[in-house]
Amino acid sequence: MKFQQQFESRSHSYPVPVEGVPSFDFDPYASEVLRDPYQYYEMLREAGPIVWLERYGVYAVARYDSVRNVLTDPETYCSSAGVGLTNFHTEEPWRQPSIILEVDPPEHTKTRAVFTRILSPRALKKLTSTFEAQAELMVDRMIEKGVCDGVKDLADAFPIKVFGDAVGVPAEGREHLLPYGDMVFNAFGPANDRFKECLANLGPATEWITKACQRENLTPNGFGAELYAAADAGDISHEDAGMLVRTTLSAGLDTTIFTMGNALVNLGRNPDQWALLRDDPTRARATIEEVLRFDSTFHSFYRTTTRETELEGVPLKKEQKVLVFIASANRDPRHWVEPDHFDVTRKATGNMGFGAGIHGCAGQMIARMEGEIALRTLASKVESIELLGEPVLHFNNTVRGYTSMPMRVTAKRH
Ligand code: OVM
Repeated sequence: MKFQQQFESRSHSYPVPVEGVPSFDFDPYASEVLRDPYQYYEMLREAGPIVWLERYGVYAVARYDSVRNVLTDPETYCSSAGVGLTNFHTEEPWRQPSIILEVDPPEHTKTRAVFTRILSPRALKKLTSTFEAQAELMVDRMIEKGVCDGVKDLADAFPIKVFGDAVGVPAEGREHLLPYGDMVFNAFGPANDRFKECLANLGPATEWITKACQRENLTPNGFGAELYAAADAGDISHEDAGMLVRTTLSAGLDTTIFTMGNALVNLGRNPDQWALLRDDPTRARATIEEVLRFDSTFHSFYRTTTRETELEGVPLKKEQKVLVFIASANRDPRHWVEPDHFDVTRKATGNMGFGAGIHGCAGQMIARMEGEIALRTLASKVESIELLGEPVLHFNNTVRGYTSMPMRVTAKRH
């Protein structure tokens, strides 16, 4: 595997950190860190506004303000060298780069505009009633079962059904969506064992995704078809349309699924917060926002310097990878009151769970909508949720969530 060899052979050329910059042997991708990263984030945040991670030869920022500063300066901190550890200028990416995520203006501006139009509030509004109907079916089924799995019966099932339908991919084979996303998000980290194992077990997922992105395999009215219609209109090329369908399938499933699972876990662990939501299901929107802040699905990614610059007083060379810990920024006590307190009544807006700046999640409105509808429906119909045993955490280099969550639900009495 050419990519992995390149990764392994580049080890000794790391630049040395600047004197006075806190330097750590810390591995953000170690399983013990991924299990509960927040104590480690605190260590990084308190060490200074910028730190050096020896193992990967990267600078890292973990405070709210420094994360925002990097993300909102795309001219200095670019995405076209990849938003993972791999530098696309010098190393081969595992797949063809995304034409919206892994590009800079002006290329980015064009593809982003197409997404913005297709995912407009008006377009999303049309989907509301079908999303609601699906959520009701799934929550009713959970209540019927009594003992169910919050991930399999809702967090997983709901986005796979409604977002899969919204894009317009075949119902057959959607089980490939999650393994493919797992690969995409592992690939933003190092080529560690987790990455290698994921790649080795990927099986037919990539092929299924590639086929699903072709025009003839998409339903006539979904986002996929609209992307091809944008190509017909001359806004993008037909090849670009297929690539943007791939983006929806890469970025749109694991993320929303894990966020919904994180919502259920935190509500299960905090019965007082569940009670607030259950007694007022209109809190669903604020609850999702607080979940995005308190237990961000997306933990970290990178930018790459386009020139020599200075960050938090530290001189950076050109082509320097900078790791951005967004889940840490969302727990920074410099920005948040009692950040380690899960509080569905707080104003969690301004959290960077969807990133920030020109690359801030293009799908964030539909993601919020899915989360809100699922939680609102659950809160309207369910009296109590009780976690039965420990939820099963999924380990991935970039995103954090659960694959199974046995729970008991009881119906509200009407
Ligand atoms: C893409 C892509 C993949 C993963 C995540 C993402 C967070 C985008 O293929 O464009 O955004």
